Amino acid sequence: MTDPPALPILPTITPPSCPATVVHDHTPALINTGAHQLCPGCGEPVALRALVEAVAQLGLTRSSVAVFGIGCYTAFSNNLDIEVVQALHGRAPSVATGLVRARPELTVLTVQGDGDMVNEGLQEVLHTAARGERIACFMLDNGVFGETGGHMTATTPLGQRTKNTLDGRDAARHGLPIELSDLVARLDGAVYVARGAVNSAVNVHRTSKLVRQALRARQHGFALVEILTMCPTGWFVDTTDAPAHLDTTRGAGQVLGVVKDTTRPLQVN
Ligand SMILES: Cc1ncc(C[n+]2csc(CCOP(=O)(O)OP(=O)(O)O)c2C)c(N)n1
Ligand code: SF4
Ligand SMILES: [Mg+2]
Repeated sequence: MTDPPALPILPTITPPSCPATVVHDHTPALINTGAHQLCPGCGEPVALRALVEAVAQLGLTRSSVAVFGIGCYTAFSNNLDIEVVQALHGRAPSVATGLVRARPELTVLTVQGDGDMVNEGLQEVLHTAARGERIACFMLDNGVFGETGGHMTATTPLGQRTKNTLDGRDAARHGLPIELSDLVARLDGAVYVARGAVNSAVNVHRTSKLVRQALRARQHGFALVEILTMCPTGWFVDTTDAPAHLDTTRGAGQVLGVVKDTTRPLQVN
């Protein structure tokens, strides 16, 4: 058997055949710096990237105001090149209501975690949806209070190990999870509800579409996109295992895609 031909060794003075790219070349225009202090493997920066890219693609940069809740993702509120208002825990939908009623020409959106929206602010989001306020809410749902140490939230799936459910969430002891998207979809004021995830390239692509649809739908009423994100630190799993872990826990019982959309005419086959 003959040896394969040796690859030619190029002298380092030879210019590369294609131009080099650096991380900054791939940073969306509305993120001032790609550097952040969130854990490696965290899904929140991926979800936020999808959100700001959608804002830019729809030409909403100048009209957008993002009301941030409090969680790990809040670190990004200093990093974005759009207007940001910081709300108290769980209160973002109410702050957003005030903004959009005072300035209806604005594109008002909220960025919240699951602890922020479903534990601390459940009544805020439900009443805001029921009133049909013309805002779009984006929930980064990792099933834990990430920033304060990875404790159980209302969305933690059964069996999930967290800081205060070390043997896994147990229905009898800790209650059943609240599926917020399904709950909000039952309210007439909600015109668009969807559930996405950022644990694979395909899911990120689909989630970007859901985010764009929500930003358009909010012109007709309340819109919500729940985005399932990875929290390897809070879940006690290796960074590289987190995307698959999401599939077997949150993703297993959740259907991804549009949950409700009253802004489009019914398709009759
Ligand atoms: C009224 C109030 N209660 C508690 C806190 C403490 N706190 C800050 S961040 C946080 C966890 C937020 O969890 P989540 O909304 O799921 O966001 P994540 O960190 O997981 O992205 C908590 C409980 C607070 N800032 N204000
Ligand atoms: S604790 Fe979880 S949500 Fe917070 S930065 Fe780390 S991985 Fe992300
Ligand atoms: Mg969380």
